[in-house]
Amino acid sequence: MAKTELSYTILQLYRFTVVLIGLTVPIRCLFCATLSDVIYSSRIPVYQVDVLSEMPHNPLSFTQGLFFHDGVLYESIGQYGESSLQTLDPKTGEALRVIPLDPALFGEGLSLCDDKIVQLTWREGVAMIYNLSDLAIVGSWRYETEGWGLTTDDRRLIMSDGSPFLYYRSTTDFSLDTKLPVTIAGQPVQWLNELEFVKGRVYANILSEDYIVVIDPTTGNVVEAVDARILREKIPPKFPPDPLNGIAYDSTSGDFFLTGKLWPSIFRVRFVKNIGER
Ligand SMILES: [Ca+2]
Repeated sequence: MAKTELSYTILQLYRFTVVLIGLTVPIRCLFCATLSDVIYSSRIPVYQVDVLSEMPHNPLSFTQGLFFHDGVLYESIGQYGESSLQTLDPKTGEALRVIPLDPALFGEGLSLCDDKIVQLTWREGVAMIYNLSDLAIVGSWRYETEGWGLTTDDRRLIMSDGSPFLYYRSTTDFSLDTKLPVTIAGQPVQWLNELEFVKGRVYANILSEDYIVVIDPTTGNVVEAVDARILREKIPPKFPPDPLNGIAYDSTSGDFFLTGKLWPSIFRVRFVKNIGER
């Protein structure tokens, strides 16, 4: 092989290696970087969960939505044939009222909406509307996507469907206003689940993750996160583990309630920089 041919071959090999590295690094990161890795490498504030108290939660309740209003917890339960809207005593976890859903509906996200309660369904494309006062069903809305999480900023309903988007919808007819991409360190955040709007931020569970992301509702950027792995240590181990899913906020005390699908406990918590700090 002539010297010039050898140089050309080496150059081609070098170029091939550079291209290969360029391709494999993002592929490796795509498949290997966990949400935990991304959160802890993105330099956003990460809060810990300080458990204030623990109360019983029906371990048969497949929690899909949770909010707190006027001293009562409101919970949406999923699964076909088992779905319901329930009110719970926040001190004992006892169910006060149970409103079963049609067995053909799979309950999902739940939010207060003025003097009404709105409950999503998973794949049925229907949102049930209840009177807050007596929990009577007074109507329904239709939508096109799956229904996962639901909350409100008091101007619009904010919905997730398992994709890396938040959907801002009208509180009068549920029409779509804005579809906002959610990102962390420039990467889309997949599997957005149960939601809670608190003090200008959207707190979001992520399916099968023990982390909560805190989203700027204008930019869609994840600006903080909550590492809730400590709760996993407090519930009996199961395989596969049931996901953390359910965030409610008590604006009077400033406490959050957290639970999960089929979890035996609801935790009253605060988010702190370091455990022991109050
Ligand atoms: Ca919630």
